[in-house]
Amino acid sequence: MNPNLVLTQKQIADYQTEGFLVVRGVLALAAVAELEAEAVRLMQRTDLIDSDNIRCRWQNCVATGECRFDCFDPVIDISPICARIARDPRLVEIVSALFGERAHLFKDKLIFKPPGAQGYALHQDYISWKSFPKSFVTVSVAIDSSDSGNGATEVFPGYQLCGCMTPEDGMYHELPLETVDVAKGVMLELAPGDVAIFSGYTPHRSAPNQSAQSRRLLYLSYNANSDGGDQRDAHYAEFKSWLKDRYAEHGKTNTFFR
Ligand SMILES: O=C(O)CCC(=O)C(=O)O
Repeated sequence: MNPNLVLTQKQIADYQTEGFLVVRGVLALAAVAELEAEAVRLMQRTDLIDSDNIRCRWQNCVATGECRFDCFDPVIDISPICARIARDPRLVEIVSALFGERAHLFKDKLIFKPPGAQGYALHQDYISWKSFPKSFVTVSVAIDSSDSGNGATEVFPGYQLCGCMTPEDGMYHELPLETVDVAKGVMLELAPGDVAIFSGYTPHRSAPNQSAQSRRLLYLSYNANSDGGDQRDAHYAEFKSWLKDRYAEHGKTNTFFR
C-alpha cells in the first residue's frame, strides 16, 4: 500500500460536501496483482458458491436472464488477503481522517460483477436498523478498471446531506429515480489500485457489465468509534438472521451460512 497516504484538508472538505472521494494509487500494482489472484482463487470456491448459502449474492444476466454468482458478503473470513487490506492501518487511517476519529471495519464484500451482470438500482447503503451506524462509509478498492462500459458505480453528490431518503422501516429500499437529479451522477472511473470512498447516505447505482471480463471491486465499510465501536461480529450476526428471514418470506427456508 502506498506509504504516503495522507488526505489533504481539501480532500476531507470535498468528501463532506460531495459525499464521495476518489483516491488514486492506494494499492501498489504488486498488491493489486496479489488481490487479483485471490479473487480468482475465491471464484473457484464451488464448495461455497451455492444459492442456499447466504454468504453469496446473485445477479441476473441482462442478455439471458440467467442468475449468476456476483458477490461474497462477508469475505475477509475466507480471504486472508482481503482481511489484511481491510485492516491495513493506512487504509483505516484514511477513513479515520474523514471521521475525525478512529474507524472500525463494519462490513466487507467482494463483488465480482461477471460479464452481463445487470448492476444495482439506485439506493443508499444505510438501512434503518437501530444498530446500523449512521457514520457508515464504504471504501471500494478497484481490482479491475471500472468505467461506464463495465458497470462502474455512479454516485449522486450532495444528497448524503439529506440523510436516509427512504422509509425508515428496517427494510432495504431502492430509491425512486426522481429523488435525485440524474444529470448530477458521477461515474466512479477507477484504475486497479484506486479507491472510491462514499457515505452510507450517498445515493448510488451501477449499470450492467457490458464487457467480456468481470469488474471486481472489494467493498470495505467502516463506522466511527463513537458510533458503536467495533461491531462487525454483531453486525454479521444480525445481517445473517435478517437475510434468512427475507429468504424465508419467499419460501426459501433451507438457507445456511458457510
Ligand atoms: O458494484 C456495483 O456494481 C454496485 C454495488 C452496490 O451498489 C452495493 O453493493 O451497494
